[in-house]
Amino acid sequence: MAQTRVGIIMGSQSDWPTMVEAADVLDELAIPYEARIVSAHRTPDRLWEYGKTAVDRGLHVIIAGAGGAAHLPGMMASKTRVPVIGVPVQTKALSGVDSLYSILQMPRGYPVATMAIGAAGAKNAGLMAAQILALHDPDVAARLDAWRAALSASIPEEPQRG
Ligand code: RP5
Repeated sequence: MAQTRVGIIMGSQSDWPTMVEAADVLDELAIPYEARIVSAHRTPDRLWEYGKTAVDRGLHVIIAGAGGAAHLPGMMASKTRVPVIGVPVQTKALSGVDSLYSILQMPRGYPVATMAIGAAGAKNAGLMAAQILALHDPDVAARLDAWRAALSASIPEEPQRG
């Protein structure tokens, strides 16, 4: 069994329908990952422990999704040098713009690679994680190249009438 190098974390169970997009694309690429609920506000000790042990546990990239006052990705980035990809979860009240700004506006020194709001952002987070792993893993690189080629090939040249 290959080493788990991708961590998917989220602030709440309610984020999972969004974050599962990242998990699904990692499954498609046969990349092992772990998925955990780690809330910056409700389980701060869990966040600290996760960040503190991420390097030693062999994680190479962390995908962190949260909504509203979405402090999880930034706090995780402050606790570990493992690259953090942030996913702003869409909210009912403010459509996820609150999540986006909370994740995007990091102070100098602690970057978070922020994706688009919602499902597309989560899927791209999974792909970005795969691209990072592909830098040093030729098998992942080959599967990713094939995945990208298949996506391109699936796009028709002409629009179809409904
Ligand atoms: C954030 O609060 C979570 O990331 C979630 O997006 C949001 C709402 O959480 P629940 O009230 O649905 O658990 O911490």
